[in-house]
Amino acid sequence: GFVAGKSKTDRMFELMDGFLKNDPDSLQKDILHHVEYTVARSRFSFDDFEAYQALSLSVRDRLIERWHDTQQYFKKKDPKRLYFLSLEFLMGNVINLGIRDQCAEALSQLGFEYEVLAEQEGDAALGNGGLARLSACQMDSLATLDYPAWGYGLRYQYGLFRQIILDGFQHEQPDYWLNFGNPWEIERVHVSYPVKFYGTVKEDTVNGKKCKVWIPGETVEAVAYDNPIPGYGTRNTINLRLWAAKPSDGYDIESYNTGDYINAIVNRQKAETISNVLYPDDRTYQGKELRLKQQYFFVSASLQDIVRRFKDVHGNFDDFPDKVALQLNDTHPSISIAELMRVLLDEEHLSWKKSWHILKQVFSFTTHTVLPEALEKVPIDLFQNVLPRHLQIIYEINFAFMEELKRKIGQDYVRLSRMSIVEEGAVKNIRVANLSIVCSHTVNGVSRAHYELLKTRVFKDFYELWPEKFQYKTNGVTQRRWIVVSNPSLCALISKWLGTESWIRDIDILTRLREHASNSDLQKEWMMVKKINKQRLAEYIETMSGVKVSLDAMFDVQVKRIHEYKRQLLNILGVIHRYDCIKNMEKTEREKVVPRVCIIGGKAPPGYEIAKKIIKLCHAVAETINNDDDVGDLLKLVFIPDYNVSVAELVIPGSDLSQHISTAGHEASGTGSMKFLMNGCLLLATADGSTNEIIEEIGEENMFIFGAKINEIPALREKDSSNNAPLQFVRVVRMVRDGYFGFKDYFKLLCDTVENGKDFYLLGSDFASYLEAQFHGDACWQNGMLGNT
Ligand code: GPW
Repeated sequence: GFVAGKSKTDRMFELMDGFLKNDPDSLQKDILHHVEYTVARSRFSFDDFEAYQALSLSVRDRLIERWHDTQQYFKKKDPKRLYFLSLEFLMGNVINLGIRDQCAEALSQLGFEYEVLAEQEGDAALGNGGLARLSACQMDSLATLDYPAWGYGLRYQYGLFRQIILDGFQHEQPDYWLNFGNPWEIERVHVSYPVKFYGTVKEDTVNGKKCKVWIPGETVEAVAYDNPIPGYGTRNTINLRLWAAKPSDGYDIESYNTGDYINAIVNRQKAETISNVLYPDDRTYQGKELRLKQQYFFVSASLQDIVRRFKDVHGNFDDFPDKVALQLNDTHPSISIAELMRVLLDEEHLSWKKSWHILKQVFSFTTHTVLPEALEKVPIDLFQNVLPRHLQIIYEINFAFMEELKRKIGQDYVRLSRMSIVEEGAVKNIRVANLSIVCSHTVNGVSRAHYELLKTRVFKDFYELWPEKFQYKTNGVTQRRWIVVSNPSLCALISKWLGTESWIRDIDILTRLREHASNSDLQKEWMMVKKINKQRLAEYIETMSGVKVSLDAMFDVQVKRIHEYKRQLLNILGVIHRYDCIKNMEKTEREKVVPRVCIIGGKAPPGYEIAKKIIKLCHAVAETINNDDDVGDLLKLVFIPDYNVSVAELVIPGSDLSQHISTAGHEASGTGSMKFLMNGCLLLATADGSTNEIIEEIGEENMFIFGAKINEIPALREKDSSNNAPLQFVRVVRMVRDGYFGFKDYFKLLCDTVENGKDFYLLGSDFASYLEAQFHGDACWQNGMLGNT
């Protein structure tokens, strides 16, 4: 005991009786404490970065309290837990604690500015694009809605590359984001599990029963790093547990000389490479060993953690499906299916029948694409080498599935081979999507249009077999990041006019703004907010690209990953057309032109040649237009480099019009559009993905919808594409081809993608309709219907 007559618990309570206080005074004390003792700088002299560290650590202390309470509460309650497995998360800074103002006041008395310190923090870019940001929005909502949820993922040392533009070309720079430490994470040196790779499978007998034993060729340790995620307006604080690879100890090194010894240590250290770097090519799968090892590494560690938590409370596995839900974010974590089966069979020694019965109740699978190149296929040789036991299990699952299927559909071998988990051919592959569908109780799409395509095209065979498995949940985004944090002025306006902040938890309450929509005071205030945000964006543009833009111009924005199907090229060709029109006008006619600032931003996958050429074209065209005195403020084109979550927070609130112009039938959902909409920005869009739901919600008359519809695409592709393209299209492509913007040779391949009978993404056939929608946008702007004052 610490003090005579008192229990240890009493003493603990005495020392820590209550929560940390959130008033500015208490916060100040904590900040200074962390400056002095954690950051180890003198409290009499510390800079912005050190103040940022101390502030973060003080906030982290408060997060930890909530986290402990949440865990304690759920441990007692033992509810069914929702585990969200994802290889990618794009979180952004911590929000929702509701102590921003107190922190700001505490800091200002110490001589620091909250906003300046906030800029000290870089993005944790542990993801590529929409899929990763959706994961983050989902975590925020799960926390806010009091779910007992956990996120699991990988703690990459290098996040998504930083995009540098030199002479208009994209260059990639490593994003070693942990260089200056990460004050938000909690390293759990004791929460660690061994993860096995390679080796062989042996037959064995345990308790008189035959079983398989996997003798691994390599073992790597997975160490947990916890990232607490607070909900808004609740103490529920959930956890994002990210795994880092470390060499595992407990293995002797056999060495006969110093060289052996040194080499053995160096080799051991290579274990860490597993969690080193995020793959930057979203939507294309390249059967690489490191990628498979990353997937298995995070899945194996997560399942060991989940099974341990379950076994803490439960004596057998009967209740497992009532206590555990495993949500697969695309096929990236799907190897967890074979892994759970292996754990139940080989480690828990359950029968195949029992294991399978449990297995098929716990997984649900979200798919995020319709693009065939994004569907993962792992070459069998690779699988056999890295995960020999899992391959056996998958073969066995597939055998049972094929037998069941034969009973249902007979000897239709063409169909059987299409649906098989194992793809036969020159190179045999595991079709990870097929494995996921066969073993999940639910397969869900991310918009209604996506769901329809899953049923009729992508997974048609499976839909016909198991229609009840298929459903969809149209994607959403959290207003807590995309209004409250990124647009504080709009947040205040909304709360004022609604007379409540309840919309921050319940987004449907926003519809009550309709009652005030025609109120001219509200309209004026709304315009003021937009002006402030445009001002901020204009300053950013000037710093980043040196281009001065007019606040009276319409800010027209397309920001997202660069892909041919997203058609940034269509946008640029439209800008060239606009430029060409202005050049060919009489001076008096120019007065009627609606001034525009066209803004494009996004990263190209490093190996995607055409996407990189699109970025260069944007810069080449910008160079010509922005320096043409005939044009002046009537048209500017700017590329915003290194688009990421924090850049999005700045760009989106300052936009008047935004473009979501994928070829119909290619964007599974799209989520950017929703972020723009909730910031009062209109959409110029094709009827693709979730845009269809938006049309239903707000009406086509409030949007600029153009282009071919999903069901028209196949016929258009059949036609000779050059017949579909209007003269204006031929003309602008010719300008690029002929070197009007320089780099003639370099742009040849790019021009070829939309001409010479190709144009797979149908830019030519949508061009006239695109220009019309743009023209309609100008007309609305002129009538004051689109935000100008
Ligand atoms: F190919 N998405 C993404 F389906 O950002 F896996 N990265 C990806 O690798 C894939 C999809 C994958 C996006 C979709 O393109 C977008 O339409 C959707 O809104 C988003 O995922 C979230 O569902």
